[in-house]
Amino acid sequence: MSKPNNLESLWMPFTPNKTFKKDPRIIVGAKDMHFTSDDNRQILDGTAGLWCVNAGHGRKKIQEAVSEQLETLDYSPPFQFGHPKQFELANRLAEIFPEDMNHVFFSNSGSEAVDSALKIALAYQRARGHATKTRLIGRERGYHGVGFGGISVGGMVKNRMYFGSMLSGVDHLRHTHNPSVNAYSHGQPEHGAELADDLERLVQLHDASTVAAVIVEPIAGSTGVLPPPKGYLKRLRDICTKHDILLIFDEVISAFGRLGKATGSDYFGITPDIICCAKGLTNATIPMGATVVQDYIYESMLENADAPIELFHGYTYSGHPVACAAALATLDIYKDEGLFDNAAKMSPVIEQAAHSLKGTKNIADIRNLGVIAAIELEPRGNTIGARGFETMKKAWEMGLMVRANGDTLAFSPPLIVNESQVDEMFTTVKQAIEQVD
Ligand code: PXG
Repeated sequence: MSKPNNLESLWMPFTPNKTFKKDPRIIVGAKDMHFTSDDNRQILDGTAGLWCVNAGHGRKKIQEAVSEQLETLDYSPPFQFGHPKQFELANRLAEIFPEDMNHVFFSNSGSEAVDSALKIALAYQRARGHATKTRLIGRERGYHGVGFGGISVGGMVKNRMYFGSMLSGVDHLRHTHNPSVNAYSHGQPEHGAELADDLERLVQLHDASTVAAVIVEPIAGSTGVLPPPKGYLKRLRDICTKHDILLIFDEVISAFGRLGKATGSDYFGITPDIICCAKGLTNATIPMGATVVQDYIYESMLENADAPIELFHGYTYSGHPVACAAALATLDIYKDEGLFDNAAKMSPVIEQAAHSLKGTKNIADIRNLGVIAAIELEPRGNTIGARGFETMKKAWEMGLMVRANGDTLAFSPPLIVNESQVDEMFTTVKQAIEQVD
């Protein structure tokens, strides 16, 4: 396939448009663990696209399900009408999500799954007679998508600072990153469980009667991969329970096998009240998000709502039939190929390979958990992110896709990854790091 001859009209998301268009990286195909670039090179996918192509690229079974669905029922309205696959998919998700989490609200992205979760939390508190519980608590360095709800509870400075005052009544826990004691941790860091006590502090400040929900990523991804300190999530869960505050896990990255289990909740053994997911739900083929809630939340809403429609919320494409078909085929692949187990098996291989780079020039820290690893580089002077960006570009030239989040290089390959591909990923990135000033 040839290069497009005019890149001008497209306003690219989260991309420096000016520099990209002078030196574009164009992808024209993908199969299994590889992308094909427009100059016909095979690029090893070290990132599962954007943490989402968990079963690898170009999966026939998903293509067939999508194409069959388009022929049978291309669309049906989600309000006041149903189609079979959305019920089937909700049931399938209920089977693999934690016990007592059997009710699913569909949307089209992680951002929408988060917005839906925040709105459900507020509507639930009101419906059960706790209408003063309106405050939402997020965490510094949290990423919850780009809707106004998500950036309000999120903690990524650049994603917030350009967009006004956002939602009111939001507060933030401190982030858990503490390299002075936790650098080069293998898996979850030892230190920092007590940072969950920040929630106690905020409850003392605002009073529990004003707090609706706390939202965190069980493992923070976009900010540069921060696995939770040992004991942190349990402590957060206990404080939420003690003060009757909903705990929302944003599992847009961690659900569907990234940590070797269907959910991060399962992996960490901590059940939140609400889980947001997207990305791996359809293997990224068709956009879809889902917000999964504990039964008691759904039941309480049905019982206590003050109008026949219990939740005044929904999207034109909620539970889109084609997305449902893609998701059902994706879940079949995960199960039939044992991909969550493969992820668990590859986790120590990735850990070993990532940490073997310790001592390479410019590396400040290495972190990992499940099929996720991060290499944090020292910033070059005051130009934060330049070294990370140049290393990402160098790796692309060398045939590897890696994400640069600031100066942190993040790896999250498809769960079909094998040992030699892990070896190739880290050998290549080491060479790329060595070649960048
Ligand atoms: N929550 C989390 C935890 C995410 O990681 C979203 C919500 C939003 O999903 P949508 O589908 O609305 O984009 C995400 C998205 C990165 C990166 O560089 C990660 C995401 C998006 C963009 C960049 O790691 N994750």
